[in-house]
Amino acid sequence: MASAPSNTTPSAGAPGAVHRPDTAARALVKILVAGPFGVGKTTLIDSVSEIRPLHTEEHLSEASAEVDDLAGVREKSTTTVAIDFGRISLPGDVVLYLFGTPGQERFRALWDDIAYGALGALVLVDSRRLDASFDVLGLVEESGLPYAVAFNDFPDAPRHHGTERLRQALDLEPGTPLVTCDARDRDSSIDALLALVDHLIGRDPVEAR
Ligand SMILES: Nc1nc2c(ncn2[C@@H]2O[C@H](COP(=O)(O)OP(=O)(O)OP(=O)(O)O)[C@@H](O)[C@H]2O)c(=O)[nH]1
Ligand SMILES: [Mg+2]
Repeated sequence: MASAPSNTTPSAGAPGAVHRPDTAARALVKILVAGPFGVGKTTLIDSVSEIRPLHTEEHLSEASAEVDDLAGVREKSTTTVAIDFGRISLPGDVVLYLFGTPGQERFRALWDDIAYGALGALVLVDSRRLDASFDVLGLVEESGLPYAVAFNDFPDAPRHHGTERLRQALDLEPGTPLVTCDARDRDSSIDALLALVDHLIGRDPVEAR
């Protein structure tokens, strides 16, 4: 008599076994790390990435001195001209592929290609230069990407700003996560990414693109 079909998955290598790569059970998520010039995007990807990150840094030129405002980041000598790339595995089998964007408007043409397929963006903001963030926030909103905002905590950032005042100043929706991080610190940067992931998970699927 024929036996009832078994639900047992054949072990790997056994006849009829289905190859199931390690990545199959994980959620692989593309995330943008965006923000204005010199806000700490490359630094954040460097501090969290579990693989050797990819960078496309070039030295700041004399020509760029007139347009790239180094106020607050005087020691900065290079800038990202294409992308940064890194990877971080989070609890719950979520793997984030981090794509850092260039900060300057002159690299706008790269945005659509870099953003293609992304599920969300972490927008870094420098509270000493809030106005520098408006172009990037506009771009992220235009692209329809859900996002979280992280203030990169520079030591000389004004302390009198309350989070709510910053939220108002940036004209953020009430549901947009707003956190503070230190891009040089791995745990702090991971917390900022987790705030974004929680936001993505908590979204109504109908709102999600
Ligand atoms: N004090 C302090 N300095 C930081 C922090 N994050 C970044 N920096 C410094 O600020 C400068 C800018 O950092 P980057 O990571 O190059 O900034 P970016 O956003 O990638 O810059 P672009 O790619 O040129 O737009 C670097 O000199 C960093 O060492 C921070 O949290 N605190
Ligand atoms: Mg950079």
